[in-house]
Amino acid sequence: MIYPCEKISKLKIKILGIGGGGINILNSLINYHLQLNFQPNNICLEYLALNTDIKSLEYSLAKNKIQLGKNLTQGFGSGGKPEIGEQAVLENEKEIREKINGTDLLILISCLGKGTGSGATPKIAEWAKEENTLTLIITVKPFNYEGNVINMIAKNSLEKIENFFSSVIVISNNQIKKKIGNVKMEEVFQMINYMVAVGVTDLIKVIDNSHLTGIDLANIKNIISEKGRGIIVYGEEENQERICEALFNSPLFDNNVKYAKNFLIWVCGNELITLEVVSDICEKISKKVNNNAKIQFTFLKDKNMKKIRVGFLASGFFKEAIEEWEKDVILEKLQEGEIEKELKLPHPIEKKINKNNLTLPTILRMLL
Ligand SMILES: Nc1nc2c(ncn2[C@@H]2O[C@H](COP(=O)(O)OP(=O)(O)OP(=O)(O)O)[C@@H](O)[C@H]2O)c(=O)[nH]1
Ligand SMILES: [Mg+2]
Repeated sequence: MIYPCEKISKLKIKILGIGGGGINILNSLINYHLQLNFQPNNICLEYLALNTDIKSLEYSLAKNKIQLGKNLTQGFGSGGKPEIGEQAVLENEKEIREKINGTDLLILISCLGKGTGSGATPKIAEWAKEENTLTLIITVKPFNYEGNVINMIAKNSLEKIENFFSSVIVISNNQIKKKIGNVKMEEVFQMINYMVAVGVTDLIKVIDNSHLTGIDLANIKNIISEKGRGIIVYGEEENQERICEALFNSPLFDNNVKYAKNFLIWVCGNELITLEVVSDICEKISKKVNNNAKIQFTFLKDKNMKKIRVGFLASGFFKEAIEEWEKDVILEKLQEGEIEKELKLPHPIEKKINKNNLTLPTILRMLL
């Protein structure tokens, strides 16, 4: 689905879903846009699916598709090998660079941990950097239960991407799993992918209505150029008084927001929303974030909305937040009794954790 760029001034935003999970999220996004009948006024939106696996491409709702590494993988996936994903995408370099070129905002979405997403995304990020294209990268980290190999592939890939774009949005399947409880297996990905779709769409709406929201690509650039990781979060509620509870209880919310440097916050709702509600929301969010954080706030009017939705894009997470996330993985393993086995291996987490750090639980410092 491409909206014609009849106005020269329309911004070109391209959203690329890379690998199986990336394409699933892109499908959720396209479905959500169809359901909303989403037709931006000032943006020409293009969706593009990229995968080595031809079956996954067949199921993609995007009109534009690129089969990666046709010669190398013959239409099969990369077999969980990021080196194959990386070699495969090299076959399509010219085509992909042409797609990137002339794009005002490129959004890359991929799930890390296996071959295509983990191998191809760092390369595409490298080309986007070389083409000087403003790029928002959204990655999904695997569940802890998928094991060390998959988690290490994801970690390595994320580190490679961060060589080109320091501010990558990271969504953790594992963190969401902890908060959504025991839902049916087939619904888990749908739920997570839908959440990403809503967050990204709100962000596009904010940009599309820059004349009303006051937030344009220059503001977005400030946020996504901030050094350090980022998150995208939203909460939805009918009762305006409980909206912040919904936001803070969202599976995407992370208490580490206190470590982020830059925020774009949007309140999305109908014309009945009052100044008091909005200022209350801002105050409550401000209490959760660092005093020195830069906060941009905007209101997005949508007359069709019955609920109120508050979302934000936060970037520039200080390294303390990343240590907290890694500590979380270690603690979970500790509870599972896996840690001793783990610590005997030369593991990058081991190197990063400082045993003199008094904020670490004693038992963990003793083990280190
Ligand atoms: N949130 C979410 N995570 C997914 C989805 N599909 C897969 N994942 C996660 O992403 C990781 C990578 O899986 P895929 O994206 O299917 O792998 P790929 O990039 O296609 O790689 P190959 O199949 O090996 O070529 C998995 O280990 C899962 O944790 C999805 O639809 N949504
Ligand atoms: Mg695949």
